[in-house]
Amino acid sequence: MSFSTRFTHAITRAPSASITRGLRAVDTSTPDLALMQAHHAAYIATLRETGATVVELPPLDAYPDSVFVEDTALCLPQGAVVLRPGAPSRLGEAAEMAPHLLALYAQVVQITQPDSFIEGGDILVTDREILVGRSARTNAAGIAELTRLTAPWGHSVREVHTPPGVLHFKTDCSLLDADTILSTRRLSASGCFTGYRIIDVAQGEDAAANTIRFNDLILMPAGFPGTRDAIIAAGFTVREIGNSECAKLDGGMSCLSLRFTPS
Ligand code: CIR
Repeated sequence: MSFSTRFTHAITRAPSASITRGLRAVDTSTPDLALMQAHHAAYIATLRETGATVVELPPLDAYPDSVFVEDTALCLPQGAVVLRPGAPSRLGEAAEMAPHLLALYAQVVQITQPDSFIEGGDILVTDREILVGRSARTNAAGIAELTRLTAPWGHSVREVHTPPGVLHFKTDCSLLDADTILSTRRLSASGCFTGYRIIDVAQGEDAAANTIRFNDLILMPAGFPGTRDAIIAAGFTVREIGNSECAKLDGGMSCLSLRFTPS
């Protein structure tokens, strides 16, 4: 059983009205809350379609980016790690998530060092290793602390680099099965996925790289037909989810959930 693709649970958080103040690298336009809520509902329904239990948390107005729950924690089969987001406006989101993990997991540990910063969007878990991209949000101290916390659970962490100007490592890649990674060319060209089968996103579709494999389905953002067809041609079952509003805030499929099987 592949622990990096099979899950019994997910946690999501409803977008708050404050989402209009969410962080973004480039201001294209204000996200439409109603449309984001509709996309979010479709996302949750698709997770449930696989038979998983989805815990839906209420909106947190004090944290405009809190719909992007992935950045608050790393969920592994042996336990959960509460992270320390590198965006100052998001640091408090981790403490908001901790009690929900404690309710489901026997073991919950935390990144605690004041100089450690690490966000879930920079962490790609495969069955063989945990890849962590250093980025503007994730630093060496955060990666070192994660390495120390997860070693007793039998995990090895490998540091990789996020392409310049890209928010998170996983903005540019995702796991399709235990051995297959979907990636932008700018990331796969770095050689960090040597030993894996790589499917490159279609030309001009870098924004399609952030998908999730959740049980039997690949959830991917709608509007990227070249990449969708490549994933289908490789034998996967795809569900396209509207992502136009989250994309305005540099968010995608992985950001919207924590996915796990609690121990
Ligand atoms: C941020 O800048 O933190 C949010 N606007 C987007 C976070 C996306 N999260 C993710 O890729 N895991």
